[in-house]
Amino acid sequence: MLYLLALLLHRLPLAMGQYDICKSWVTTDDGPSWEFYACQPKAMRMKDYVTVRVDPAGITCGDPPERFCTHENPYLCSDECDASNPDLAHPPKLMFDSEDEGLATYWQSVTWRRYPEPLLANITLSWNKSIELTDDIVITFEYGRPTIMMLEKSLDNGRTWHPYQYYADDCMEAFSMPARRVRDLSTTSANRVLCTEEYSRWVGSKKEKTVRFEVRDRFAIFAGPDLKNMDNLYTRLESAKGLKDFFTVTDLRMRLLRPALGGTYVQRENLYKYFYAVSNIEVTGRCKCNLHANLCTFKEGSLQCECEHNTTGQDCGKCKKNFRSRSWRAGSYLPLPNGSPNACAAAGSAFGNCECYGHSNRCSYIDFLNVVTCVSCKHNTRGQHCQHCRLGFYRNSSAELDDENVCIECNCNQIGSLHDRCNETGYCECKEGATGPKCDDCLPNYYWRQGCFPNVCDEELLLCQNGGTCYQNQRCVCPVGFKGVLCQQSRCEVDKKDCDGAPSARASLGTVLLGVLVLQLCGFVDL
Ligand SMILES: *[C@@H]1O[C@H](CO)[C@@H](O)[C@H](O)[C@H]1NC(C)=O
Ligand SMILES: *[C@@H]1O[C@H](CO)[C@@H](O)[C@H](O)[C@H]1NC(C)=O
Ligand SMILES: *[C@@H]1O[C@H](CO)[C@@H](O)[C@H](O)[C@H]1NC(C)=O
Ligand SMILES: *[C@@H]1O[C@H](CO)[C@@H](O)[C@H](O)[C@H]1NC(C)=O
Ligand SMILES: *[C@@H]1O[C@H](CO)[C@@H](O)[C@H](O)[C@H]1NC(C)=O
Ligand SMILES: [Ca+2]
Repeated sequence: MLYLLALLLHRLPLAMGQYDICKSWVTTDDGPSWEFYACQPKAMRMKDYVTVRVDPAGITCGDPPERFCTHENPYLCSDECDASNPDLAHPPKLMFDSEDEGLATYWQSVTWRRYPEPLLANITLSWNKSIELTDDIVITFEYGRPTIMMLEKSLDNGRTWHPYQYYADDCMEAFSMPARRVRDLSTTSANRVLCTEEYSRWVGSKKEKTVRFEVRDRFAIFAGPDLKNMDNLYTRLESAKGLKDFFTVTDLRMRLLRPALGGTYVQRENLYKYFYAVSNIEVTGRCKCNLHANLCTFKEGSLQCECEHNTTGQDCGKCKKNFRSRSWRAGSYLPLPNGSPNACAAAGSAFGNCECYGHSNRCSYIDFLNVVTCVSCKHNTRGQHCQHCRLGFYRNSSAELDDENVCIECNCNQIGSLHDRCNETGYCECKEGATGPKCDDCLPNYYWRQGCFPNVCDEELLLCQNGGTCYQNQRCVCPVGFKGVLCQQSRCEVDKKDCDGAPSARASLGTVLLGVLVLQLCGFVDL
């Protein structure tokens, strides 16, 4: 019975689509065991899991209620948008509902009553999860498509944004870009960001309603017109740098820059016919799970890969605890047809006894020492098992040895410390006068100037004399007529030319005596 089941399961990968299963129970000469494959979740309608934000505030129509007309009927302005009336409101959520037959529901902006100030709106879609597009993004506009818009994407949950595609009825005028079509791209330019005029020209608002981001056309460059040769696409996704990332997003943003004009210039006397109305945004894609999961579920408001291969994380982007004997790797589509799982391995299992705590993928046997040692330890580690920190780094005592960030840079101040090594708590060895964990401070009675130097003057023991002021503990700024490190010398007593009577009258007894001493030393006065 078990054998039969195993046999059935073993045949599954052939029966199902590509990369659908992560593992199967197979029988070999050594008995039954698991076999592992690269796997990915099915494509889904991503609009069901998205959160949307429309900017700027007040761009949605209906507050206050407003009348609008259409390009077909520009003088019959009987339509009304009223946010307080559910039948007449057009909130953003209507871009993601399922359309009943024939009756489109849509988000709508205010009209262009502020013309010639531009009518700008941003629609931002966020998944809080990286997803890989598998089909075209299709945006449906009621009452005409924008004459200028832009699609942007983010790969880091909205922290940074990159242009994805430009759309205009005149690309040169709007973006100073030549108009191109995705169909004309080649294998070397499949991930080019371009400007297209295909979706922005006026053809009547009922006829062509959609604006596309053409994922299929780009896939077709590798997989052929009907996407029959997916093997070639998967091979390219592994080998062409940046191609996989090109189809990966965490967020999308439509920047609507100029509404439909009805094929003419803007008619100032009837601005109620210019606005945006979006009835649907279709995004088809799959969760990015790095080929370590074939299921992705919606939990606590976010999509989450159900990781296999002893990986973990939202995108299966790291190894599970105790499975870090080599560094984490994404699964691979290659070799065809089942790919490589690149599973995480239990500590100690990968190379006999040589544990590298996930900081190295390779071990090497050193003949004359008769030891196996890890090669090219990463993450600033070193040692036979990558168990020590490189010089200039120290161990984070609260992190596990297999943590990528276990070694912290010492960061010793170059000028204040003797060398760039530190002790186990991150303390550097300081030069004379310097202090602090990183030797970037000075001890009391020292001042910082490209290193620590003993104070020349201060407010306590090394007081500047004769009304001099102490400048940053480095020197005394002396009044006219005085010199010396602490302004203790009257110039008059050193050089008779400097005498004008007043300064010497103010000289203290101490400085007079000091002056006398100097003069005596120089042989001027014979006591
Ligand atoms: C839309 O987003 C862009 C950044 O992607 C920003 O520069 C621009 O100000 C936003 N426009 C509006 C109307 O919020
Ligand atoms: C995003 O997803 C992560 C991981 O599932 C979760 O911890 C976090 O709370 C989510 N953030 C938001 C804003 O939903
Ligand atoms: C993951 O670890 C379990 C033990 O907890 C093991 O049975 C299984 O074979 C491992 N899977 C892979 C893909 O290495
Ligand atoms: C040390 O590791 C712990 C646990 O991983 C982490 O929370 C902490 O931020 C790390 N400390 C430093 C200084 O990096
Ligand atoms: C590291 O040096 C600091 C300062 O000299 C000292 O307080 C600390 O105890 C030292 N830590 C260890 C583990 O030696
Ligand atoms: Ca709708």
